[in-house]
Amino acid sequence: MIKILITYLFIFATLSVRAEDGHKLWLRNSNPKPVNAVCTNSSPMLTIAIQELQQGWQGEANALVSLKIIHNKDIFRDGFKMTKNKIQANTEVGILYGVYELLRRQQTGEEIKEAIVNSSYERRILNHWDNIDGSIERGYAGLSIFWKKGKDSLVVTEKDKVLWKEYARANASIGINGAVLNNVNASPLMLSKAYLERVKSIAEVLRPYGIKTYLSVKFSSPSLMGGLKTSDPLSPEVIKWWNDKTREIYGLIPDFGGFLVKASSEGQPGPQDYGRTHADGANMLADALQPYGGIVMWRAFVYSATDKDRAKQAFLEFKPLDGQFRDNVIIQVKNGPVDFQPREPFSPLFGAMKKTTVMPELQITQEYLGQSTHLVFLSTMWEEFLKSDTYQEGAGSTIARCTDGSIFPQKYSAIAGVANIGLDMNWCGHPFAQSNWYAFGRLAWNNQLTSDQIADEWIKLTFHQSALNANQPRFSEDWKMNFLKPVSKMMLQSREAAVNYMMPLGFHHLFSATEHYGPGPWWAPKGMRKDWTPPYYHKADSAGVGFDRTKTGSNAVSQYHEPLLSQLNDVRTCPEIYLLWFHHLPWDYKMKSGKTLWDEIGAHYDNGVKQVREFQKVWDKVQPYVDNERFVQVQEKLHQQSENAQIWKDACLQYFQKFSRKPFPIDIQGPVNDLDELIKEDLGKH
Ligand code: GCV
Repeated sequence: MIKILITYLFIFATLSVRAEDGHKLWLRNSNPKPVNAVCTNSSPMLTIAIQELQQGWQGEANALVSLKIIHNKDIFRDGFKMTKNKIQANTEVGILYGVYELLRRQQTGEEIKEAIVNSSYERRILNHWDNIDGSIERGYAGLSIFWKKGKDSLVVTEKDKVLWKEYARANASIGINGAVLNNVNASPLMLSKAYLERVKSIAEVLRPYGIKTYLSVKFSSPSLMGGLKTSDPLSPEVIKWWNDKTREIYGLIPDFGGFLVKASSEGQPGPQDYGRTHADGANMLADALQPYGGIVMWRAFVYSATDKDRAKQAFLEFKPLDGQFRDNVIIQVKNGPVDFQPREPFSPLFGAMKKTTVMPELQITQEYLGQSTHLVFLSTMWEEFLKSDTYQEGAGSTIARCTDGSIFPQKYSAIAGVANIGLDMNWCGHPFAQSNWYAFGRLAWNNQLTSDQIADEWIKLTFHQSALNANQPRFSEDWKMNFLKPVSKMMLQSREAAVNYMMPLGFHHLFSATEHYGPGPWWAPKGMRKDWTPPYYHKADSAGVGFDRTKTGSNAVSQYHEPLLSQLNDVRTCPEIYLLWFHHLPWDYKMKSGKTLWDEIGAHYDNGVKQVREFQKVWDKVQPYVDNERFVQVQEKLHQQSENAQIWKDACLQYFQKFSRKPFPIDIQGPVNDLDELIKEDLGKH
């Protein structure tokens, strides 16, 4: 009888691993306990804070929890003070963040001790590259949650509002407090009355969750929309146009955050079209926004052919302008000097602009990292970046410290991530891509967090299955050992695996075509800008491979501060992860492992493929712990990733072999795909 009961319970437990469409993200709030939450003040935001406590409380049943607005000078901005049953903050949003932190700690089993928790960055912003027709540039999770096509495209429905609210809640739960609603390649129509009305509706839903709304603007809007003859930033009529437009925006959205601008970049108009500088353009907009407390985020993603090395161009254009920007201008700089590659050294602008606020731009959407097919946890990449030492103000001048206000006096501090969110039921396409949205928020809140902590939190919140009864521990030893541990390990290795099978040892931009998905080290159509083609970056020839950016090459190294400059310049001290980024080396160059460069390249590609196969095994083994829907989805995607990794390896090694003229390294598996076939099929255009 007992045996039957145990069997029955086991079956029940297995069935209780329910199907999950992933829509709830990391906010699963199962089986809350009753709680008595009281607050000194009342407002829509504080009502949300109380509701969240009621929906997610895992502490002592019927506990009394007090939420209180106070004045404490050790709490900055939207920080808070927390104990097991008390949250105090100087602001309402601080209370909300305190509630989310308390609940997260309860739900993950993390210790809750009295602490003041302050954020690293004041502005923690998602940049949506959403077009007003509903498509998304580099979006891999369906259409836009904000914009749509068709005659009813501007009608705000209840369904829209529900989705925006879910979106706002997810962001607030990880501390994100800003959203740029449209693509940096902005349509001028964005600033038209009809679209601004929709922005107002979105802002109203986001506001109670502490999220400010921002817009990307097209620099030539005064001519394109306003019918002016020019968009010259020094022209009085242009200045007036922007002042009027800004006033109109604040009339609709009083807490509007400001503008994001891609100017004089990739064909977008900018101040240089009128013989003006980036500072002239940015300052003109900054002046329009200043009376309302708005900011301008001006992107440094520029690479007009002012130098033979694209990696140098942003620094060459922006560094001389240091000190010329208004204090409400923030220069938004991509983490690397080229473009969100699987691995880049940091952009030398970080730490070098000492009199200008600089904010990192990270890419959450995996444009160059397998899009929504590959499992790649980006937290380790961002951690590597934030911890990189610029040496600009002595050792320890990490990017984190150079950008969060610890080193340079600056009015604002900010960080942005290009969102990976779309209308897909699970928001991000790949169930594990949600972890990148989560990781961005957590690192923006606390830029000292480690990726293993973030992975641990995310897995617990996302895959936790309700205990069968209240007396069972929230996470069993079995679950921790056989699910949490292997899955976390897989996530932590996943970015390095992608680097290995795509572009190890400092290789970059080896993509086929402009889709940026599959391999194409050969890809160089006639007439194409050279710096959009892989051969420009790898420079393979019979003598060797790699981009010489040393003092005797393009001299990009000189943009870094000593002692880093000399370290990168010298092939003996340059970290091998950046070797071919900075050096052109012979195929039989001796690596630290004792292998030749050619053999080492082969070993990395081979290892990348093996790592993904290992991930497949890990995932297969955790099946009993995951609902079927997400299990199958991830299993299928890993299968594709594994095939893709093999293709990357076969394509790159066979292509480079034409130059190295060396045999396939003997200790790695030989190619299984034919190079000519791969070129013909072109995975890039998947
Ligand atoms: C929004 C890369 C991407 C473009 C993107 C651009 C940018 O070039 O491929 O799609 O455009 O970066 O960041 O502005």
